[in-house]
Amino acid sequence: MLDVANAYLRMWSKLEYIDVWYSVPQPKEASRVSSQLWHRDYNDKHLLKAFLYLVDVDEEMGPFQYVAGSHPGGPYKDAWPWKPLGQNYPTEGELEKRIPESAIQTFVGPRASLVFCNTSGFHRGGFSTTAPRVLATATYASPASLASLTERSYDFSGSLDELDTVTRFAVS
Ligand SMILES: O=C(O)CCC(=O)C(=O)O
Repeated sequence: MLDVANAYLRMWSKLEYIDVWYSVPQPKEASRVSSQLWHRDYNDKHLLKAFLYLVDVDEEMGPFQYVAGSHPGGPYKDAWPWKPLGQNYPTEGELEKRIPESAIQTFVGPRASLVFCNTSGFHRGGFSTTAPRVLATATYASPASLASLTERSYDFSGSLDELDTVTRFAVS
């Protein structure tokens, strides 16, 4: 996964965040909150997130969704463009007025599906109305992001000496 991230970002990246999420099902009439709403991540102009589904995820379980072409450089880059610490959440309902439905990709899939995504483009997920959605996630970002806009979510407690140089750089 680190090799994929480094190839995509064209640099040695930092593993900034790792976690396992358990999305609690909500009533269908509940309002979406936080990352369940369309947004661009604040971390950096380019970053790569990985989402590993630990259960089968269908349409009702809050699949990850992405606006294809909303990454910097894409055809929808100018829709509420990414800015450092910018207003990255359009008002609810606005995005659908500006972006064709055909650009919205929905990632349903069986357990063990792995999605890589540049989340500086518009995305949302986690609004399950049936069963819990469980996934593991990792964020890879530039050293500049870690120095200025973001924080590590973990402490690496292993022996750095046992790691190859690129991995050592990612976790230290
Ligand atoms: O839970 C999801 O599928 C979306 C996650 C998300 O928006 C994020 O990691 O920034």
